[in-house]
Amino acid sequence: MPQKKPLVVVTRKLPDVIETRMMELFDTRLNLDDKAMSKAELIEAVKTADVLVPTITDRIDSSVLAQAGPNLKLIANFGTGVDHIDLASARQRSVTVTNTPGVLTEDTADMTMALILAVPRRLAEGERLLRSEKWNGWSPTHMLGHRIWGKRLGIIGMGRIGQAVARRAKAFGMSIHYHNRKRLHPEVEAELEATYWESLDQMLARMDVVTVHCPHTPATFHLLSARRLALLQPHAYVINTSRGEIVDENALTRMLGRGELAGAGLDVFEHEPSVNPKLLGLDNVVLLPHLGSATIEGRIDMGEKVIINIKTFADGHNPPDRVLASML
Ligand code: 8YV
Repeated sequence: MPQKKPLVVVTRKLPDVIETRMMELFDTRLNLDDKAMSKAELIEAVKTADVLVPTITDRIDSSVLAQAGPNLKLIANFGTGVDHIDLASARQRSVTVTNTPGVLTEDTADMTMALILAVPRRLAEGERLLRSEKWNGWSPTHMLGHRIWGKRLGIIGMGRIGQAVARRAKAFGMSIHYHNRKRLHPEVEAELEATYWESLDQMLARMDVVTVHCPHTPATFHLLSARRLALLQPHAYVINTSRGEIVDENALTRMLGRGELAGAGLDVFEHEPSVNPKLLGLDNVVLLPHLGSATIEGRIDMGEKVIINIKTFADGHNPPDRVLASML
């Protein structure tokens, strides 16, 4: 006898091919108008669904999970970061959580490298000048930026994305430094010609560019606090394509405004989609609307992972991308 298809509630619009395949495989409820769900709608979803497919725009906290119905057995997150899901509450209720690691590594590393280039070379500023029709022509001293070749890059969090950034930055002639909970295997360190810093504080004080690639957890909230940002040299740049909460955005904005840091490239913000209005007024920053993994190829790969996680789970197997609270 054919098994009943699981009821899968998807909270946002996904690429067409993914939605079509989900409809074939599961009893799927889509969100065709792509409006982020309210808390009441999320609660309604967890009450009825067997599987919830949320994204970063959904806060699946303990108060939402407390109302989950007995059928909810899997949260198959569309995305790698799971800081919007209360993993402890999910575990308590025996709800499995999966994510989509690996498939957005190269896209996010590309975007990081783009920011590492864009901020010191004043790309966005130059573009704004041109569009304002105020460019008076070339001059030897006009809009000078800073060279990337030969500079020191400090990578905070040397997982998949950190290492992919290191490979790119090395090709651009930067020297690679990193801080991570665990030191890399000597072979990987040698391949990347990377220098390990056990002390984040000591690394920060010596870098020209610092880029953030660790997950957001209670332990990494404001890892770049006002005190740590003050350790950076005034010529240093801060890049963040990870999570806004890891950097004290107010302190960073204050320091950028006062010229205590050279600039910042930010793809993520502490209170997305709000951005500190003072940041918007600064010229030495490049600000992007969380585009790190925003390629059609990446989003399809993420969707494929979500489908595989749901399908294996529904077939009674352990889904490949289980997130364990102990992994964070
Ligand atoms: C995703 C991300 O687009 O996967 C992540 O952790 O930050 C993004 O690149 C987003 O989270 C989708 O939910």
